Amino acid sequence: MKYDTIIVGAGSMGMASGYYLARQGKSVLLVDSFDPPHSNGSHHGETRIIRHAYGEGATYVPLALRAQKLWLELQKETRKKIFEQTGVINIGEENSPFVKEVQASANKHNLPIEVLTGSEINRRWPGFALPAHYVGCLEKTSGVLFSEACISSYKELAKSHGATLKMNSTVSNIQLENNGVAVQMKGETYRSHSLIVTAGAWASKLLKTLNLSLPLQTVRKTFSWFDDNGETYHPSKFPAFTMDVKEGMYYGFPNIDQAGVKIGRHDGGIPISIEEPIEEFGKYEEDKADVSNVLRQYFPKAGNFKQGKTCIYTNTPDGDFIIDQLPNHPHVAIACGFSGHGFKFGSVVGEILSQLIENKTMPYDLEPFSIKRFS
Ligand code: PYC
Repeated sequence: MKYDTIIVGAGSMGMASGYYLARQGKSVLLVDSFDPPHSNGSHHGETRIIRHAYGEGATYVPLALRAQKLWLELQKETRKKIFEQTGVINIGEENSPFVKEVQASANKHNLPIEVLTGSEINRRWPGFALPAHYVGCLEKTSGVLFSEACISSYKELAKSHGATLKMNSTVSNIQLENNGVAVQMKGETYRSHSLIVTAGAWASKLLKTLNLSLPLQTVRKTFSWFDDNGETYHPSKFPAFTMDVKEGMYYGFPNIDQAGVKIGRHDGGIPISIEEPIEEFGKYEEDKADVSNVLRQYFPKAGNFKQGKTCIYTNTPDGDFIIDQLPNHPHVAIACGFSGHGFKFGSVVGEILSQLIENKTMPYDLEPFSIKRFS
């Protein structure tokens, strides 16, 4: 049988595109080396932030708004907990370019944000202890996504619409053919009219089989949970946050489902090869130290370290995503290089990929995400 589409990599973006295609009646084969959701890549750890006003640039705002709508639809359809509206506050020193861009993107797209000083933030949420001159942009309509539930929901729906899933199956080669592709795994060849590659940290390796070399760097990252002594950080009373401060770029979550206050460092990390096992949390002193210092300084009511985990970012040189069709092969669509801020867009990227392989006109500006910017 020749499928309409084979999707290599069935994490958030791949599983979403599988669902949107299967829902249209397309025959879809989803392939993954693991069985998503899993903890070997970039989507585990229970929670991800979704924010609409966007410090990485106003281009992302229409995508974030569409992603939010699609996540809410997914929640309605599966009745699983996909999203919690905790609000998100983007905090920074008074001249933080990130916070300025949050404001500019909100102004450009008429998003409701509230601008607060450090003192105002500390008064409103006693879990913070920020210098008085810091600023924060509060967005009440955004919040937290439950990452594993997002993927398992798309998986369930894709299957219920007839998608075929081959999990724990590693692709060894991809060949472009006239009017289609041939994908090899476990000694067998599968054919389709179109191909989507959403392989996360494994994208670089797979795309080389298509003669495409992209400047992607995989990086080991960590995040940690800390005790909430009392109810200070309960999600009904405390927002998710990003912080652009002298110590670095951080992000975090309220104490959701009693897991504790979760904090991670966004910048930096240790470059890794995906061919080697990722070193466990705690192997490096900075695994704990990076967030503990920030916690002591800015989150005075948070308690002891509970646990830490590792994950992988796949970074592009400019921090912007790659979402494009393969040059001269429009039936092959690629999404990768999400640089640690992609999960929230999983729903809309899935939808975009399902349309790109059919050459549909996009209602978004995808130019900043093109492959050709690296040539
Ligand atoms: O983009 O908000 C974000 C984020 C949170 C954790 C990693 N990235």
